[in-house]
Formats: sequence, structure tokens, C-alpha cells
Amino acid sequence: MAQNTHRIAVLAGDGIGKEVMPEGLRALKAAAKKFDLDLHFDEFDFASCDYYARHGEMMPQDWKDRVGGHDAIFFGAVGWPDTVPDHISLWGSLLQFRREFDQYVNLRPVKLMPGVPCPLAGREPGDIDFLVVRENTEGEYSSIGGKMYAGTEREIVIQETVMSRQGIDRILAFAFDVAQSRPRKKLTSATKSNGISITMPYWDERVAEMSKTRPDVSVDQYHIDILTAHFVLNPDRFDVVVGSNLFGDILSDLGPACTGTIGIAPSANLNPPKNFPSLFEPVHGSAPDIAGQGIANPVGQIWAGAMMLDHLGHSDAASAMTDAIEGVLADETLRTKDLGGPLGTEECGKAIAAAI
Ligand code: GGG
Repeated sequence: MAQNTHRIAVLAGDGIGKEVMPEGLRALKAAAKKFDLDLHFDEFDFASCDYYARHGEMMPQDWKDRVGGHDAIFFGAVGWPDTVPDHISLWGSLLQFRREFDQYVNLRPVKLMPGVPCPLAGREPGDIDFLVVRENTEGEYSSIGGKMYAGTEREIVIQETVMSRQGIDRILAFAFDVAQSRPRKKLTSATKSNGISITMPYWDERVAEMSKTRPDVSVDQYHIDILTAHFVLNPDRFDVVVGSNLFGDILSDLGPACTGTIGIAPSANLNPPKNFPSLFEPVHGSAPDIAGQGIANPVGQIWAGAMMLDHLGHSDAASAMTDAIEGVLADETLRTKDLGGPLGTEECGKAIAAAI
């Protein structure tokens, strides 16, 4: 039986992260009340550019001790480029969590929700319902490289892609297993082995090898360029899509944009052996262009909270949260402005919490 008491580290981060986080917490508290869960939220101000402005670093030296004992991490969004360059804020926060807590799976559902205006003609809810499984700890997101002849006409920059057999095999095993558990049992691999001639053919080889161990999963693969076109033209074709760190990042922004708005998309950064806490966040970033206006869509944060409860063993509470999201999205008077509705962040969050 799942344990009912959980300690959750809460880091709202920057920009709209600070606006959607209260709504994520409101919904989690509503679910906790209904399902008799004892959730303890410990809020931290680091992993934010405000913290950087005060301390000259994104996180304190002992950040791992401070959040590592929690059962999960609930994260908002990071980035405020006016204050801190994006690569410094991202590498100083989110990417540290993913690496140090070995959160090697980034799971991002893409689903057309009832009532959400879909920019793709003729698509009905249920037509589009797939998962992007993104490798989260290596690949193109490496800090191996450097600059030579800096500041001269001969300036050179080099950055390496790192792919390990262990790293590829474990994300593929996860993706194959998820595909195997779903009715369609279909896996699509994102590649670019015609242009990226060493790492990507190796990725394809490992897919072919893994496929022999799960013969009931049907596998296809597409180069990333045409795959993005199919996301737009034929999103109903997909069931589980697996990609490297960069390809998975791109696909998991594109997918929700095709189903209405990136504002509703959640993301789980998972450490499957549960040796470390997993981290749950919306797919969207800090959105400086709309921050401070109270208009951000809180659904991505709330849905991420539902994924967190599911991960902690409370699938009934998680379903109550996603059902509430679906109910609110289906009612045009309860949507936020990005979906053509009249509500602000807080009112939409309150409507979802009330529906749980
Ligand atoms: N909540 C997600 C977030 O803050 N994203 C900022 C970002 O740039 N993320 C890049 C990534 O997920 O790798």
C-alpha cells in the first residue's frame, strides 16, 4: 500500500513559475484533502535568478542536502535573461537536478483535451494522445567543449555530444516498457543518422538491439526534420516517441503547441530506481513576456502535480486532478486567455481546485 505522508520540496523559480506554482499547490492541497494524504511542502527560494542576484549563484553549495531527503521536487520555471544569461540559469539549476539526481527519463504527455481549440483541422479529443520520452542526462546537453582564439577572427567554439551505451539503453528500455504497457504498443524513435554520422547511427543500432527483446512493440523511426512535420500533419499517428535530450526537448514543446497550447503541458523528470527524488514541472519556461500579468495558464503546473501524485503511488488522487483539468478546459468560461477564455491564472487555478 502506498504511504500517505510525503515531504515535497517546492521551488517556484522565475517569471510565471512564481504565478503558476501557487495554483499547483492549491490543487495538490485539494487532492490531499479529498484523498486523505498528508503532504508537507517545504518552499525554497533558490534555483531562481532572484537568488542569483542576491548570492552570485543559482543554488547554495548544500542544495543537494537541502532537497535530497524529500520524496519529490515540485518545480516551476527557470530563466530571467535580463539578469542572468539563460545557459547559466539552466545549468545552475534544472540541469543540476536532472544530473545529480540521475533523473534520466523526461516523460512528457501530449494530449488533445476536450474543449481545447486545436489548431490542427479536424482533430477530436482522443485522436491525439501520446508520450514523448526524452533522454535527460547526456546527449547534446553536455558542457564538454571550449573556445579557442577567443576574441580574434580565428575564434573557434566546439561542443561535444555525449552518448553512452548505458545512457541510451536505459532510456530505450523505459520507452519500450511504456509502449508495451499501452494498447497500441507502438514506439517511434527520433533520429538524424543521415547527417549526424556517429552518434545517431549508434542510437539506431541500440534501438534495433532493444527491439529484439520486446518483439510485441512495433517500432518505426524518422529523421527529426520530417518527424517535426509529422507532428504537425499527423499527430494521431504517434503512441510513444523516444528521442535524445535535444530532440526530445524540441518535440515536447512542439507536441503541446500542436494540441492548443504549451501552457497545459506537464513534464516528469524521473529517477526510475527511486534512489533520488524525481522532479515535476510544467514544460513551459518562465515566459518573461507575460510574467507579472496574472494571465499564465496554470494547467501545466497542476498537471505536473498530478504526475507527481501518480509517481508517489496515488493514482486515484492523480486521476481526480486530471479529471478536474479536463472538466475546466471543456468549459470555455473557465479557460485562460491563451485558450480564448476570460480567466486569469488564479481564477482558473481556483476553478480546478474546486472541481477536484
Ligand atoms: N519548467 C521548465 C523550464 O523552466 N524550462 C526552462 C528551459 O529552458 N528548459 C530547458 C529544458 O527543459 O531542457
